[in-house]
Formats: sequence, C-alpha cells, structure tokens
Amino acid sequence: MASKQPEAKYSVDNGVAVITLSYPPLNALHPLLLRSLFDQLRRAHADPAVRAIVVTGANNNFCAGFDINQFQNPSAGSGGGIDNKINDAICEVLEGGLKPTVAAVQGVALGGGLEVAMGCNARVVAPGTKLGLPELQLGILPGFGGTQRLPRLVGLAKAAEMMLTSTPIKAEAGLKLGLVDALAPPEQLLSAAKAMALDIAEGRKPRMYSLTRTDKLPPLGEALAILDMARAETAKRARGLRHPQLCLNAIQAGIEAGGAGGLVAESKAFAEAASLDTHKALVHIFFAQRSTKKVKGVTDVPGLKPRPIRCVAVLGGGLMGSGIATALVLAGVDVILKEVNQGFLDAGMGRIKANLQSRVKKGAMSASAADAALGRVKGSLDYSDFGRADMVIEAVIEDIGLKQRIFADLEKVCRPDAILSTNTSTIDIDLVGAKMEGGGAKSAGRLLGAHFFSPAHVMPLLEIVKTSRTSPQALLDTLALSGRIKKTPVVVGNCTGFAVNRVFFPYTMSAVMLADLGMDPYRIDAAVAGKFGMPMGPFRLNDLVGSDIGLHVGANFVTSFSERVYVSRLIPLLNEVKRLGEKTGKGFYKFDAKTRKASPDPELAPLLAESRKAAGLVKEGAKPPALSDADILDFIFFPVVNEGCRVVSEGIVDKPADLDVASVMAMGFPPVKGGLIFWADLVGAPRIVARLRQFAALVPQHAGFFAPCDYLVQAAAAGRKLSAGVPPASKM
Ligand code: T1G
Repeated sequence: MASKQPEAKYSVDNGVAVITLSYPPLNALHPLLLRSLFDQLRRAHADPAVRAIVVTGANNNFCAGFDINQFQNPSAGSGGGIDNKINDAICEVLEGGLKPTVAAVQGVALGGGLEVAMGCNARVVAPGTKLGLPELQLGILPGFGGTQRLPRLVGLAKAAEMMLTSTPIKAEAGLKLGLVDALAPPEQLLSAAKAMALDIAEGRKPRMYSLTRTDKLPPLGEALAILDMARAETAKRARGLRHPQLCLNAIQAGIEAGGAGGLVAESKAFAEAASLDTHKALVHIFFAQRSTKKVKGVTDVPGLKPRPIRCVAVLGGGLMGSGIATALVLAGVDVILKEVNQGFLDAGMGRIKANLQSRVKKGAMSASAADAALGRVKGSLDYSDFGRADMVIEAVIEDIGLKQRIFADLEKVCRPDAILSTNTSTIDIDLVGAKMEGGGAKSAGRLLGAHFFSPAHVMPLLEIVKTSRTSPQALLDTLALSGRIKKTPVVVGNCTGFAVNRVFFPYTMSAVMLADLGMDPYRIDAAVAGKFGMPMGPFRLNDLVGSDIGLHVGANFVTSFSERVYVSRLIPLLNEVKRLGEKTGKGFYKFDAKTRKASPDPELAPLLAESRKAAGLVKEGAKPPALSDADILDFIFFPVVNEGCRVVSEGIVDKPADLDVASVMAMGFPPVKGGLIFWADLVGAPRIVARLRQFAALVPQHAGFFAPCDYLVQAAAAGRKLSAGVPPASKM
C-alpha cells in the first residue's frame, strides 16, 4: 500500500534525479512534502552523479496544489501557514539552480502543483491532464508565483482568464498555448521527461526561465487595458469581492516591476486574501461538498457495496420527468419513460431531445453522442417493461391520491429488489407509500425520495430523502447513482419540504410580508439579488416557478407549520388574475414576449394595494415602517436561518454543513458566504435572535413567524456555534 506520509522520493537513473511527490490521493502539498521536496532538490544538486532533475508525482497524478486541510488547521495559522520563504526557495532552485529541471505531469497539476511545474524549466505532460490555477475558488490567489509565471507562459489575457474563472485547461490546449513543452503518454512520460532534462543539461535544448521571460507579455499600455477590462468584468460578476481584485493587482505589479517584484506583491496580496471571511467560507464549502457523500450508517457499513443501476423507469414526461431522464441518459443509464397517453409521451420525448440538442448547440456534446443518449430512452404507455428497471423515479403531478395509486401498482410490476422513489418536492414519503402492501410495510426498505431541482439535468443537487425504514442498501445505491449523474447528493430526513424547500419557505413568506408592510417588491428583489448575492430575489423567483405552483406548494407548509407561516392575499390574487409568472408573460414582473426580459409592471399596484388592505399590518392612514436594505435582508434571511436551525436540531440533515451545501447548490445561496448555517455563524446567533424578536414586535400579529427556535436561542445563550450541531446530551 502507498505510504500516507507526505514525502518527496528520490532516485537517480542515468544522470537524472527523479523526485516524486507522494501523498495519496493527489499529492497535495502538505508543509512536510514541501520541506521534503526542498531537501531532495538540494540533495540532487549536491549529488555528482546527477546532471538534470525531473520532478513528478506518485498515484498517477502530479499534484492538486497546497494541502487545503491546512487552511482549516488552527495550529497552522492564517493562510494554512504557507511559508513563502520555502516556496520561493523551491521555485528559485527549480528554475535557476545549477541543474536544469523538467516536470513530468499527469492527472492533475492544479494550484501549487502547477506552480511547481511552472517553476521547472520545461513540462512534459500526459494527454488529458488538467492544468490550472483554481485558487480563486477558495477565496485566495496563487501564492507560489503563479500570478507571475502563468502570464509569462501563456500570455496575459489567457492567464487572467484561467485564474479569474478557476477553470483548468487540458494538456492539449496547454501545448498550443506554450504551458506544455511536449505531450507523452503516461507510460512514456518519465522517459520523455528524463530525455528532455538531459537535452537541456547538454545544451541540445535551450533552458527556459518562466519568471524572467517577457516574450508573451503585451506592451505595458495594452497590458494595463487588459487588466482594467478584467477588473471591470470581475467587479460585475464577482459583486465587489476583494480577492479577485487582489489577484489582478499582483499580476499588474509583476508586469510593471518584473517577475521578482511581482512575487513580493503576490505574497502580500495572498496574505490579505487569506485573512478574509470569503476564504474561510469557500474552503468550508469545498470540504462540505465532499462530505455529503459520506453518510453515517450507509457509506461506513462494512461490506455494503452499491448495486449497479443500469435502467431507470421514469414516470411522467413533464418538465421534471424529462429533465431527470436527460440527466440519466447523459450518464449512460437506460431509461423507460412512461406517460399516460401518446400525446404526453411524444411531448416528453420532445423535451428530452430539446435538452440534448441545446447541449450540442453549446458545444457540450457531439450530435452523435446526443443521438446515442436519446436512443437510451424507451417510451412506454404501460408497465410491461418495468421488470427491467433497477429503480423507478416517479415525477407526476403533486397529487397524493395519484402517487399512492402509482406506488401500489409499482410494487406489483417491479422486481422486488428495484428501488422505488418519488420526486415529490414536499409530500411525506411514508404517505406516498401508504397504499402499498401492509400500509407500505412490505416495500418500506426500498422506498425513498429522489428530489431533483428544476431543470433537473442542470441543477447540481439531489436530495435523497430517507424515511425511518429506508434501507442503507437503497440509500447507498442512490448515492452511487447521484455520483454517476454528476449530482451532489444530500441525504435528508422525511418531513414537509425536506431540507431545501422547507428551509426556504420563509424566504417568500417574509418577502410577501414586507410587501404587505408597504415595501416595494422590486426594491426587495434588488436588495436580495444585488446586495446579498442571491441569483434572484423572491418575487423574481416566484415568477420563474409560477404563482400557481408557489400557492400549491405553500399550502403544504401552511398545513404542516401553521404556527409559523405567513398567509397573504398577494399570491392568491396573482393567481386569480392569471399572473402566473414567466409562463403567462406576467407575474410580479412583466416579461418581454421576444426577449423574456423581466421589467417592473405598474399594473401590479392595485393588487399590492388590495393585499396590503387585507393584511392590515399597517393601520389605515399610518406610515409604513421605514426599513433600510440591511433591515430587508435581516427580515428575509433570519427566518430562513431559524427554519434551518430547526432542520438541524430535528436531525433532518445529518450535519449542518449538509444544509450549507444544499442552500448553495439548490437555492444559489452565495458560496462566498459559506452556505446558510456557516453564514449565520459569521453574523452570530445572538444578533439573529435579537433581530427576530424585534421583527416579532414590529408585526405582533405574526409574532409566531419570527419566534426563534430552541436550538438558535440556546446556541445564542451558550455562545455555541450553529454549525457545531446538536450537543450530544441535549436531543431536541
Ligand atoms: N488538498 C487536500 N486535499 C485535496 C486537495 C488539496 N489541494 N485536492 C483534493 N483533495 C482531496 C479531496 O478532499 C478528496 O478527499 C480527495 O482529494 C479527492 O478529491 C499556494 C494556495 C483535484 C479536481 O483548489 O479541485 O495550491 O474526500 O473528491 O472529483 O497557490 O479535488 O476523498 O477525503 O475532489 O476527482 C489549489 C482542489 C489549492 C484543487 C479532483 N488546488 N481540488 O477532483 O476528487 S490552494 C485546488 C479539486 C494552492 C497555492 C495555493 C479536486 C480535483 P476525500 P475529489 P475529484
């Protein structure tokens, strides 16, 4: 078995020292690995048998960059305790030491990994290798010279794009750009790199120094114009975030002062970025996203292995069903699409085809791959083929009676080992299975929720809903399927709305309450989307989802959580006048028939007035409360946090970080805030409790809507973090 110790291994072959970065799985640059790399470089320089050096990686990978775990290690200090002296020393020796260096790269070379490779005098890379500087996605910037070397190797505009988007390129593109000197298949990688190292040592190939090259850099004026454009674009896209600007500043410093001066500016900029909350939030999301796949009692059961899911029967070819089918066939899973009549079936098949064609148009897949994917769908008007299905995903309308009849049928027509799942967004899963044999008892182990978000082939989250009786095997199989169809899974407990929709029901209700208090809906949306950074405000979201759907789903929350809901006339009024949102051209906004662009609609005013009158939150003739944008944000998001705390304390999510991931991936909660609960901790539980009580006093008729839950109140009183989860002794 490969050693888990971070170390750089050393061997010499025919005058070339091979230094191998080794730290499974991806040879991340743990401080001990960096120290060991430095020591081995010195050893190679001291070794008279060595004329040239190759740096490579173990485990079929070069290196995924600095060890991100260090950023969460309290004893490492800010920025993971990155020691610039040793990093600069490594790159100096690699680049300018007496003996030339070549990197032999495969798998991934990201962040500090690519920076080590760029420090070498040349790079031999296996086809398909991912090369990139994705540090910005962690709220920092390249800290081992990447801001200086990448622009000098690939040109300023491309380098800025690679850093600002955190998007890696493939080796083949790297060859065209000049980042890669030669391609070699994995089995010839080392020999090709050794040969190139000797060629450089013996003068057959020129030795290149990426820090001092200027041939790829544009003249100063042009360079500054490129950077100014990147700044403006980033300010728009990254909404005032500091770390991308710090990265651009470091690049600029190097253009103006030369690579060596740029390194000094880079390390200062790095230290500032590493001290910001954005960095902590993004590192938290990085690990949280990976930890949702590890589920207690499921993925840690010895001997339990996922069974392959080769064929899935999807019931319903509507928007959801066709999106789910698309996601499945894109991953090579066979689909049986069942509808109730030929017309609906044709429409469903048409939607799948359109989804695939839009990917072809975007260049995400070839036309022949789209044809092959479509060929995996078999339409059906009955259950005759369901014996083939390893899993069923029901995606019909949200009608409990209909779903119950369907599941009773499924139990009879499917194999006894097939997983039976529903894509309901709110209905209790046990209720869905209540008409199966023994009130659902016989098939309880294989019944679960597979809740996709619309559009299902695009949105990255899958809520896997377990009941108290769902078997670990069925959950494990579904977790494995989620990986295959490239969804991040979150296993959640069974309740109205599960985790995501339940936590976000107060989002719309608070917004509607603010509108009933006299606030302009467009101002509310502007604060939520613009200032806070949600993809869209609650009223624009209503128009996307549809007022009819909103009303229907909202009714479930009104029934289940009657003591803490806000029921207004506003959305029912929109329904009555058929302002259903985008699909009818009008909702809270009006939509341009051609461009579908949303704009405020003066025709909304009488509906707002009628709803405000019915709500009676502000006495006739009295002035509505004057609330700032910051008040609006607290009013909307603190009830959401409060519901999130209930979801955590009731064990609906396994751990608070799961809710962070779910809020980011399903609702677009800004990842730079670290997800709902992480952000709530940055705000602080005491402030959230105090504000909720203020809002309850402002709208005393609806004090229940704002009543802080025990988990929140107790955390505030005890100075405990909300992200710490329920303390073991106090089950709530
Ligand atoms: N440090 C520590 N662990 C890492 C890691 C890293 N850099 N990269 C991956 N892992 C772990 C990950 O947590 C998981 O662990 C396992 O490896 C497999 O990863 C100075 C400061 C490389 C594209 O931002 O983008 O260098 O869950 O499940 O889908 O300028 O991991 O199995 O226990 O994600 O195949 C910059 C981050 C660092 C790259 C592979 N580097 N990694 O994806 O597998 S900062 C990055 C990724 C830096 C310098 C700066 C992806 C991947 P576990 P995985 P994957």
